[in-house]
Amino acid sequence: MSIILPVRCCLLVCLLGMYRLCGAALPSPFLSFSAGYATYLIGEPVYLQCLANSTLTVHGYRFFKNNQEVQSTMGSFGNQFTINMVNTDHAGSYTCIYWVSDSRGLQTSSHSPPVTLSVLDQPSTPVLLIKPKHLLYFVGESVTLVCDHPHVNSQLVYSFQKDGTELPHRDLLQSELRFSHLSTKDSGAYDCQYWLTGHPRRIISSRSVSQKLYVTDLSASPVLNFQPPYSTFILGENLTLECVAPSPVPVTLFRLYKEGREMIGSPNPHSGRHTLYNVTKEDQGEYTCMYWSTKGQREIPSTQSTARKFNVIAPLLPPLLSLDPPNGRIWDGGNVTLFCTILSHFERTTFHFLTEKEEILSVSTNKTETRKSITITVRKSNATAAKYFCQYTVEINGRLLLSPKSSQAEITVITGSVFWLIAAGVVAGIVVLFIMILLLYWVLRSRIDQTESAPKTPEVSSEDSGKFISSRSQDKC
Ligand SMILES: *[C@@H]1O[C@H](CO)[C@@H](O)[C@H](O)[C@H]1NC(C)=O
Ligand SMILES: *[C@@H]1O[C@H](CO)[C@@H](O)[C@H](O)[C@H]1NC(C)=O
Ligand SMILES: *[C@@H]1O[C@H](CO)[C@@H](O)[C@H](O)[C@H]1NC(C)=O
Ligand SMILES: CC(=O)N[C@H]1CO[C@H](CO)[C@@H](O)[C@@H]1O
Repeated sequence: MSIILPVRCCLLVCLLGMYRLCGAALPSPFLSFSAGYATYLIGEPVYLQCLANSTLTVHGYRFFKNNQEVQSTMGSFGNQFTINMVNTDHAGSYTCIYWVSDSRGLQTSSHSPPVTLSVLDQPSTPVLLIKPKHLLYFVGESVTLVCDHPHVNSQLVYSFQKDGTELPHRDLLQSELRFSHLSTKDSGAYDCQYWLTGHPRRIISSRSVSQKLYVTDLSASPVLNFQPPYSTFILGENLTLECVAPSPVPVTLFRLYKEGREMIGSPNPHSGRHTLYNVTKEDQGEYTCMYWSTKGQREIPSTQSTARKFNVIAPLLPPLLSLDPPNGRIWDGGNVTLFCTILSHFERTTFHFLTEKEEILSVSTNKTETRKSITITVRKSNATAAKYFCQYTVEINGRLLLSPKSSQAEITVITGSVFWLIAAGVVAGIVVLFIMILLLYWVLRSRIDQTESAPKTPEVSSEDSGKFISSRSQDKC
């Protein structure tokens, strides 16, 4: 038909006597899209250009859509056909012709080869979903970002951006971005977009509204303190455990653990303090603590404090103090040795020798010595009697412990005056004894003399009648 029609037209024109028109038919023009592609999104402007390959002066162009003449929305400006805002109704096959007017009259070209205008829906803006949705995420949690949009009947490619930078190394065909182990570095503002493939031009969606992902570390670990700050306690002492959170954190709860188990009757939840009264060996062990704080409406536990240990020891026994000489009685200027003996072995011991008023001497040992002695020279100028003690300090796991005092030892100085008094007493005693022995001797001697001389010298006895009588009675016996 398309061949027969111009032939008929020609015949008709020839019949009308305008034979010259048929003699030289005008070359057909070329129709093209100014943008270089034929697929447009609804709302975009479209420019078509009709190019006449003619040396003749072109007087006008006409445009056809699906063989129906159409008017440019901007009116016909030369060879340009414009659609201001394209919609799906504009899709179709376009051609154009031109016409010239010369001495031979009006001449019209044949139609250009057709071009096809495709109109696509604008890809809808995607929505970035974070699953699961929280205000805050913790290190190690997993989260999935989903680029969500209504179904598009085309092959799609996805792009995710973090803080305006394309995320590399991911499968472009996936509409999901998964973090299986979040780290604080993953914090940021994310958005996504997609584009349609299989078209000569890149058809890209708008960027989604960005979503913030905030990843936080678990709270910094607290510090567990002992009050007083020792690691060795004496049976019966009191010990306060104190859990201290890093300062600016608002803590909602503290918990204390002994050997990994929560302590019963645990601390005041707001202060983190717990006192162990009258500690015993059973209280020994490894203690830790934790706290909880609120961040972004989630209660987060802290990591555990480092473990603290303490041990409980029996109180130190008093040392034994002995003297040489053992009774502690010495002459003025004499020497006395004090022996201080402890009943247990300790790494480092300091012995202290003291009077009631002051310390005389302290001696440190680095070996496990259990006995120390000092010799002191006692003078009259010192008090005549003094009480001495000894005690010791030992260092156990960094704690200095002072033992109770030994029982007292008394040193008595035997002064000179006492000596002379005793000496005088002794001399007087000896003199009295001598006199008594002398007296006794004299009495006995005189008796012996009487009995031997009586028969020989009766005249002597007559002098004393009493003596004579006694001697006579003796004779009778
Ligand atoms: C331990 O605490 C109790 C109660 O506060 C107190 O009565 C006791 O004296 C304390 N013991 C020691 C060794 O400080
Ligand atoms: C401390 O414990 C010991 C034995 O464990 C007990 O004899 C003593 O009465 C206790 N003291 C106090 C104050 O509870
Ligand atoms: C007492 O000891 C000192 C030195 O320790 C010594 O010189 C002195 O002779 C001693 N005195 C007596 C009476 O033993
Ligand atoms: C045991 C004692 O205290 N001895 C002292 C007595 O006084 C002299 C000095 O007067 C001191 O040197 C002793 O240590």
